[in-house]
Amino acid sequence: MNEFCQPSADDIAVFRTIVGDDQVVTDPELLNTYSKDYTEDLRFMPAVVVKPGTTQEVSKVLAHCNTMHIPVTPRGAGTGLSGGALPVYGGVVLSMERFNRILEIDERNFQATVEPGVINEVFQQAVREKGLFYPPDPASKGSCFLGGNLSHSSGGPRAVKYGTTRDYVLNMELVLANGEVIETGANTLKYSTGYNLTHLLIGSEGTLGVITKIQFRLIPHPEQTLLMLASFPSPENACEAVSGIFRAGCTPSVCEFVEPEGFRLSSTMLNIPFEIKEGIGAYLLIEVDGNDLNNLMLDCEKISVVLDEFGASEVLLAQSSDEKEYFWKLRRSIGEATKHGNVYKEEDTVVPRAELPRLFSGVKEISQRYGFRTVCYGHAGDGNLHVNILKDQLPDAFWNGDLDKAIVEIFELCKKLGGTISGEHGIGYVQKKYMPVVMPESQLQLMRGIKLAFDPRGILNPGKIF
Ligand code: 2HG
Ligand code: ZN
Repeated sequence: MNEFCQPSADDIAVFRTIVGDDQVVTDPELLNTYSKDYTEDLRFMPAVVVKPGTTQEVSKVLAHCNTMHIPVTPRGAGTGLSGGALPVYGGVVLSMERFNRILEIDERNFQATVEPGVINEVFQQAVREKGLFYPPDPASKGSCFLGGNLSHSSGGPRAVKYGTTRDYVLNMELVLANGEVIETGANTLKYSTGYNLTHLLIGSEGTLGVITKIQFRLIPHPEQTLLMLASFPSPENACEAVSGIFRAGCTPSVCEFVEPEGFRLSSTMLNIPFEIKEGIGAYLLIEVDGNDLNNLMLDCEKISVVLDEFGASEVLLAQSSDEKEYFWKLRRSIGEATKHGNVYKEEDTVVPRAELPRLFSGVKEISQRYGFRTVCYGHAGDGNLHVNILKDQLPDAFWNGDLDKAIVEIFELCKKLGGTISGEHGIGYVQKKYMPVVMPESQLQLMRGIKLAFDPRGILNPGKIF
């Protein structure tokens, strides 16, 4: 891996011929932007950023890099949380930012063809105008690219009812490491035609090929939503209530868990008021959606009964779209707010839904024993708890030493509960050392074998996943 070549002046001249002079970046100040994503404070400088505009250009760039053994890190919007877009071996960052067109919204088939550099929310709004729904809604939806979403099978709050990115991708156009262009599947709702390469590619974090076109399936847009905020005296009550809601036969479109500190931090960062009443230990933010408002009111009543059973002290129903937006703003900003002005590590733990109470109490027990602070929040309905570990005043020696043992303990707990180390943020660069906690060497070898079949020279996003 370390024997990669860095692009020479000649290679850079080749890139300029392929994509055009102004789509090749070598200015150090501009390169700096591409040296980081949203993962901690990590930085790796690429030698050059290349911005292709067509599949053919991607193909030519990859073919050249493959021949010259130059590492290539494909990049979307750089909003990833596991370091997937970091060019850890330097080389070329292949920025997909010019692939930003929605090519077709096919209302006959409820499908859409898009390029990978389209922003998630732009796509959601475009299909919404046609009465259609693309549900995956990561917190960074206002800036993240669909290609990046595919690379991690991103989720978001609505995954609990609608599934993750994976559940909406039918087919894609893919450029292989050697420059060959293939389709991974077909534009059909069913696919039983050999290995499903589409699903293999989803979550592969740019290590197997470069996505240049995506075929999505869509569903009709629900007309109404109702949003509730339930307060609980303890986080344990809130966690227990989550599976209770589903066992009562309700399927909310969102079921989010938030520790009070999460809302406190986001309201402070946003400078919008949010009163945390005394004795509140956790919140659940619950949404139901559908077309009939009366039915949704009945769903809310049914859920309220369950929340009561589990000791909810207060249940607020958002009265207006402004109020809904207020709660959503607070919720979506928690990730950013917890990291604001602090050194942190973020873990994306996930377990089967009913194990959430044990995951939460285990995380708190481990953090107390080692002496660090965590802020937990996330997609409780999916058993997906984001654990933000804050450095505060902890000594560097602990942060760079024993903290790792605590993280391993947290991940061992996930494994013991039937879960794993990432639900939606991916493995990328920062989580790869923990892969052996959740899978045996034989499983990792299978993955390495797949990587080798797609990318024999190992040029695509090296240093990621394993
Ligand atoms: C969320 O659910 C995101 O808010 C995490 O998955 C966001 O850490 C972040 O920035
Ligand atoms: Zn999340």
